[in-house]
Amino acid sequence: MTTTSPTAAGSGANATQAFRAARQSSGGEVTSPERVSDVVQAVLSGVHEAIRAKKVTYPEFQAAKQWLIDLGEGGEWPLFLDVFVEHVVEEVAAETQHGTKGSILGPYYLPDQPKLPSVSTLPMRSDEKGKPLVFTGQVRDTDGNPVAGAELDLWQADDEGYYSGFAPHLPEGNLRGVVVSDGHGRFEVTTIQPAPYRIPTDGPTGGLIEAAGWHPWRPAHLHLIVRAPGHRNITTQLYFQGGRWVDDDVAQATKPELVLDPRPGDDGKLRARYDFVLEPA
Ligand code: MBD
Ligand code: FE
Repeated sequence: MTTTSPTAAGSGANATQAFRAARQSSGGEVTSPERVSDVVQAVLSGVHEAIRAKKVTYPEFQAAKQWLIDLGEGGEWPLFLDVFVEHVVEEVAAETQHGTKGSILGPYYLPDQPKLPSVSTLPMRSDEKGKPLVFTGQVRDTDGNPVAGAELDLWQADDEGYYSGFAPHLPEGNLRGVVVSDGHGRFEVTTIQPAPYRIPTDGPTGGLIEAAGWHPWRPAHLHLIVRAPGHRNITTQLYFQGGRWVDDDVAQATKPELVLDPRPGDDGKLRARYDFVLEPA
């Protein structure tokens, strides 16, 4: 289980830096004034309505302002938005998506990780803690044909719930990698079972959760982006059957189709299989 660590404080700020860096390489899109007005008006109306319905007071309004200032200064906008808002953006995107179900990207994706062969072990420390997990499967298209050379861009927390790149005590690239499927679309990745993730309790997002009396946990999960030329990317997460918080994710990002059921293999390692289905781009 996750223990308190001095590294938790910096993680939200790092997510802001990672987000800026990713935006720089993706380039901005222009949104029409009509669209900006339409969406922002709807958001503001929702806020206005909440203030009326709940009879929000001046002290509460000023406390909210202070919290929003702290959220930005603490670098936690990505963390807060991905935990409490992204699942609905994903829900809307899913309306036009076929094949494997998607889930939220979250704040801890880092691009440009090393490419690994179809049978690989994720980069990890020599004494990496956690139950070994062998994750196998096949990538197919919506017609059932295997997709050779598909990329499984994988990232996950370690056995204490920390992500490399967002926790200074972890080596760069730990438990991250891009596994490339073989000629039959198959892959076999050896890793460790991640721990559940706890929102850092020492920042504004954790402060809100505490003040509201909610719990700060996400169930243990593997993150993936699956991509192949001519196919639409799938950004998703895989969870673990029977795992703590699978039915009570603070980020509301679980789906019944995305739950692995690992079983011990002959070698004692847990084995889980998942096949991905990509639709045409
Ligand atoms: C995570 O690990 C995560 O996946 C999401 C969506 C939000 C916060 C932390
Ligand atoms: Fe995560």
